[in-house]
Amino acid sequence: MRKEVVLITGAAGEMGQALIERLSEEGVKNILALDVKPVPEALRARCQLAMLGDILDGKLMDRLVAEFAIPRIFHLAALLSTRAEFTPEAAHQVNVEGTLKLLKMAVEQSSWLGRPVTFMFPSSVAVYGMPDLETKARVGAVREHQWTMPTTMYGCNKLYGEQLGRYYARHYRQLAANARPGGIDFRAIRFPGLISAFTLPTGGTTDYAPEMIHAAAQGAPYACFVREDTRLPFMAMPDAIKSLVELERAPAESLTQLTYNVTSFNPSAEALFTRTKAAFPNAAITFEPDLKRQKIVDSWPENQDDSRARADWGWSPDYDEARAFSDYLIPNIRERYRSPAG
Ligand code: AKB
Repeated sequence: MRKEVVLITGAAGEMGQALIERLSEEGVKNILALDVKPVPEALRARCQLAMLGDILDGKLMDRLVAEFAIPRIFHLAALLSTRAEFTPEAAHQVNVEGTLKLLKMAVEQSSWLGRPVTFMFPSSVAVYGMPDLETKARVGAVREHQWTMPTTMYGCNKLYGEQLGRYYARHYRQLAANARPGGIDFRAIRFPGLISAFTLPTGGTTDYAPEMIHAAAQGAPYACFVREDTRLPFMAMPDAIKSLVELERAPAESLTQLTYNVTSFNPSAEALFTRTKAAFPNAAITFEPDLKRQKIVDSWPENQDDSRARADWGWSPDYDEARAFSDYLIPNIRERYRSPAG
């Protein structure tokens, strides 16, 4: 008999770690964590199995089908936007080819299981592309179907990943004699920048927010790579995990689309600085915009309209900007870097 597991790809990443914690707290014991990097030991203990492996490895995919029944997939593995600009083809491999392999594996799983496999796909604010700052300011919050003209490889990859998911969920092999679409219950969330108190992202372009706060707490100088007036949507990590879990559980009949925006607050970089400085008055933060990374964040909207998520599956973040800082980020980050001597 194949063992039934919940598969998390990219399990050693920021979101993967937080998701393992959340699912295991809810009593999920059969997590199969997969990543090219090792999952931290404390979290490994919360998984049934933590595998070191690459989603691009066909043999590994075959092994997953042969050994495990996988009715739930959280496909979190990705190369983020800044990193992807340095190695666009490698990003395409991981972000697109990797997603395709997982979708194919999900189809096989679903035909073994005789029921749809839930496929959760984190997408991103990076799928949007605003032509200029004037338009960005005028438009404000974008709806899911608007301004999807990304300028980054990562944004293109995520947008296409959403389309692949739609194809596999609704139109897969539509000309086959025994065509049976519906093997995959694909659900995508477009996340804003995420800020965790416990981990730091690598290779993203929204990284200035978490980097600034974590550096300040460690007493390290930080040169913020965007202008003070840069405004982007953000979310505290617990809300990101909450949205993933809630969308996965939402009854299919309440969903009117496959991809949903979620967001919670959209501070300027200067507002992030002010809140960080209030908590860590000695913080040595300067603004030294990197014009190329600035251009990327300038192409992302200043907010996402998440009214569909609110209406369809009751989405509502727990942390607005003030609460994210006062109740989640500052106390936990302070504790994390507290010296043993106090
Ligand atoms: C990144 O900066 O690449 C990510 C994202 C916007 O998805 N945080």
